[in-house]
Amino acid sequence: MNFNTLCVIGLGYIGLPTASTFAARGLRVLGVDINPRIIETLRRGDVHIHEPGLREEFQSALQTGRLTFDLQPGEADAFIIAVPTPFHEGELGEANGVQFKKADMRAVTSAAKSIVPYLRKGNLVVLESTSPPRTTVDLVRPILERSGLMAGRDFHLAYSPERVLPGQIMRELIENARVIGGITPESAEAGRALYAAFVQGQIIQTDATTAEMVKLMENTTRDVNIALANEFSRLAARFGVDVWEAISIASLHPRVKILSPGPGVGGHCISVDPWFFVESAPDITSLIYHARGVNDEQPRFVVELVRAALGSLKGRKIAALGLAYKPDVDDLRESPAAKVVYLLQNEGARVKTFEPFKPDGLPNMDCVPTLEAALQGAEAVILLVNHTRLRALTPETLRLLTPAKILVDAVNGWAGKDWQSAGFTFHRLGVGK
Ligand code: SAJ
Repeated sequence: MNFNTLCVIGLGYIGLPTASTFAARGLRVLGVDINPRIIETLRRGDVHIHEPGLREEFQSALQTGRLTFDLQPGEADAFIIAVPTPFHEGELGEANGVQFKKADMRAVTSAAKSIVPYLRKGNLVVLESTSPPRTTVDLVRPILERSGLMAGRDFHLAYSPERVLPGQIMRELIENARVIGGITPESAEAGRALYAAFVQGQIIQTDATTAEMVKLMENTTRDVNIALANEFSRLAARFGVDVWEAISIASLHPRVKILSPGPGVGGHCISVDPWFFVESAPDITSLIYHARGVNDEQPRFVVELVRAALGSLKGRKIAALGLAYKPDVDDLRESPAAKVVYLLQNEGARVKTFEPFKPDGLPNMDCVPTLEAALQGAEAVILLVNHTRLRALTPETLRLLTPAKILVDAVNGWAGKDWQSAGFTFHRLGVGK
């Protein structure tokens, strides 16, 4: 099977790296997005997201003339759908006494609809967006069949989840194992033929629903394990133990690997995807449901730590360092650091926030463009994201920039001893007195 032309629908964190990588490997790629500003930016030769190595790959693909952009799809040998599947804002489901967040599948639905007029015999359509189990067969297939063509007979249809780690996308896209779930074995084989253009990792062929479950199982495993680490941090604080020391010792056991506690779980993946299981089967997902709750509550434990460190929150001046959902990315979606800042503000604290990767920050908070501006006049400094640049701060530097003597480290970024011997009062999440 030979694919010469490709249409990638959705040019975000996954779609743009994927479109660029395919074009750089010789395919003629049309990148599609409904946002005219994104199309305009890309046509100008610029990129709208920060991801190491993306700009270079994008620009070299652009120079070949094989990568173009439009607001509408066009005819192609293959189509990839890489649009977001967030949860429905403000719309909860309920079953068996459990309230759950529901996946917003509108972008997938309209991307599938937009392909229909261009679908031809022999085409391949791949859904990459993280989706509830059975989306490919129950949602996407019937939409595409409105073309009059039958999936599995006239065209191929597959689900292939993206599994790349933000910050490492360009490398992991190529090196990671890739799962291709076809609605028929022939569809899976067609998917393999397409991705073989750049994937160097193992390509595993299976059915579409298995591939959907694999993706959700990976992220749910991580979410549940982080919830466990967060619960351990609460226990350690209560029993006068340093959770970080306890974790490092427990992890010496050959079959134990404990993840890191922190202010909670953010991003558009791990804090969202487990809900797709809960939504699809609320009667049999109590562990997954409760783990989500543990992680969602975690910002409150950081706030309590800050309250204990300062004695009170009302009117207190706090410098909050970091807003991204994890270290060294510019992505603020579902960020637990942001939740900490909002909670502190609700308690009456006067918080100045500095996010080195996104100085504009978020609405309804006082985001300042420099570290200096955040630290000036502060009474306490809290470290909310373990960005390399923030972790590298030393007592000597901080002393020059702030009168604050109280430090709260929610991410185990700073060496407490150094700060204490420099005269700071140091508090770390998960450390009991
Ligand atoms: N976190 C902790 N403790 C840890 C590890 C992470 O609190 O020990 C927090 C992070 O700070 C962050 C959140 O969890 O707020 C998620 O970060 P992450 O690095 O675990 O994952 P993501 O969301 O950036 O990317 C995940 C990856 N999935 C897995 O590792 C199983 C990635 O491979 C997926 O492609 C991505 O989700 C996705 O798009 O689904």
